[in-house]
Amino acid sequence: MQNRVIAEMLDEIADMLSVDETATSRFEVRAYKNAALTLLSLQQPIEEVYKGGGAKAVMKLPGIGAGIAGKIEEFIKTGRMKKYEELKLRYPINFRELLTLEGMGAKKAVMLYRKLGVKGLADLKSAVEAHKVSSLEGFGERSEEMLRRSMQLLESSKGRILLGDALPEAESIVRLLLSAKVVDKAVIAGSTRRMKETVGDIDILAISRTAGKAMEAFTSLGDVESVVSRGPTRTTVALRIGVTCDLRVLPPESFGAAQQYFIGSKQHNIGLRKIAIRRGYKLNEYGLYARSGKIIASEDEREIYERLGMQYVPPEMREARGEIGLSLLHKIPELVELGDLKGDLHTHTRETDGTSTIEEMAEAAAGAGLAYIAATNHTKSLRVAKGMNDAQFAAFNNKVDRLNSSFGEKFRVLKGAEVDILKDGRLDLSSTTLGAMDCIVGSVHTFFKMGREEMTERVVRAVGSGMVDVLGHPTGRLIGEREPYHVDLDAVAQACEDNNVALEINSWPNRLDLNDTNILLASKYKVMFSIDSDAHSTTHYQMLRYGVGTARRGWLTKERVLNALPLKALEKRLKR
Ligand code: DGT
Ligand code: CA
Ligand code: CA
Ligand code: ZN
Repeated sequence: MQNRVIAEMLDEIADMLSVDETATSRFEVRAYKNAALTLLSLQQPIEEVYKGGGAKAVMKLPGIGAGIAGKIEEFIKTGRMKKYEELKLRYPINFRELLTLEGMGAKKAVMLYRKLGVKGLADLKSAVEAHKVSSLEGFGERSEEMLRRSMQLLESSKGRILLGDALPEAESIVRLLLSAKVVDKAVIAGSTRRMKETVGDIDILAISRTAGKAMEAFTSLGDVESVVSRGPTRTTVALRIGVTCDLRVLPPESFGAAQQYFIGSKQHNIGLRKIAIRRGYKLNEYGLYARSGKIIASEDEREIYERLGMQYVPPEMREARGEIGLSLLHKIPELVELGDLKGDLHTHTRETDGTSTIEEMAEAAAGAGLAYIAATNHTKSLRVAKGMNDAQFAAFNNKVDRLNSSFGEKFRVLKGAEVDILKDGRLDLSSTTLGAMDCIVGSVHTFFKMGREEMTERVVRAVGSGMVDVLGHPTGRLIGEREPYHVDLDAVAQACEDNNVALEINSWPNRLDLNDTNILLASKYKVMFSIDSDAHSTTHYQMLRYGVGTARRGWLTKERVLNALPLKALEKRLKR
């Protein structure tokens, strides 16, 4: 699957074009950024789209015009992209590395290159250590310190990739093995199966009567960079996306025990093994055995739990956070599922920084099985995202009204905004505008570095305004890139309870905010959660499954999920 490789090239072209910005290049920059976004969230391999219908089919994807479709075609056909290579000659800089740092943009990266010869992280590290950055124009002591901390954060997350990259890759490998008919069965295990936000390596388990052929097919997959080790039952490869992947071929009779073992987590397994021992059994990756050596269960994973006197535990809960006790009591909650979601309360359109029209967003949502979305564009103080003012919202809302009357009962677009929570906790729209809306997401997008007390006050004030329905990405973290801002989540959750405000679980794979542990913490309060796509493109509803996975890791049932409510019930709740 070349989606990510191409997306990153397009994104980098946009960055390079943005260095010497003119009116035309600004348009171009946006076009390349949009195309990259679309590719990143596309689950079908772009090569397949191309094979199916050529450049024309590629152009049908949202946000991809003829010019960029041509570039994608060029890359698929030749493995090269001339425009990229030309720009790269001018800027021999590792933007991908540098731009993940907080506060770093393309212009700054080019300045560092021109003044200090910084081409990538290693160079920047030495420059920061030698204190050369702080004296540059536009940088200063504070930004040098920020870069230092940001580089540390990046280093600590090295070697793990986002679930949003791991899961589609693992699914694609499973599909290819099955369609090559070298395995009878193949499933994803490990942290990917548990929907953990980052994945250290991908684990795949298979049953095959021709293990040699399965290993052969596995090592010759296009996504494999190199073979780490090859054996008859276990082979490890390094994937181009930057992690290794283990394929284990297992005997059919112990497939259940193997799944139980290799889905993990290790801590959960240790807990299970203790229970087995207490009952006089032995548990390993081949089966559950009596002391006599007689096999008790092995083929079916559920049977292992049952024979231990436990209730089946969904993979997302297997983190040794109390689920073993619940399982022994047969009190595992019925976790929310993707199919429970009836709508999406956080979406964007091309009026601000989205790629698609509201009509297209609504149609795609309906196609994804949703019955409503809230159109929540950015507000005016967020200039980088073309935030809208009160008048622009009024005009947009008229459009939404017309659209809704054309939909009738079939679908509903809720009028809304992702209103900026300003520095002092006020909201970035007039109360008249806010009052005319159906659903408001309130989000912090600026001044992340505030002290804990001040930030808590800011958020609590916004939550208490009576105008906010959902608190968007409540901690602001970007995995591996930006630490959560300092906020007292207990105080925020309490305020949400008092004011009937839902906490968002933002489904972007680099956000997943709230995360699993914060969901567990916040669920002690009587609050609802809203699992949102924060879609900026019609393909982004596909990300909801990551939000659902995270909600399940936080033990949520559908009763706690605001957008699992049918439209009528939701509207009743949202009435301000
Ligand atoms: P990762 O790869 O770091 O994202 O996390 P996992 O959970 O995928 O860990 P991994 O790939 O090392 O191992 C896959 C599963 O195999 C793990 O979740 C549980 C099981 N496992 C691995 N090593 C051990 C072990 O020493 N003891 C037990 N009980 N289970 C283990
Ligand atoms: Ca793993
Ligand atoms: Ca592994
Ligand atoms: Zn936002």
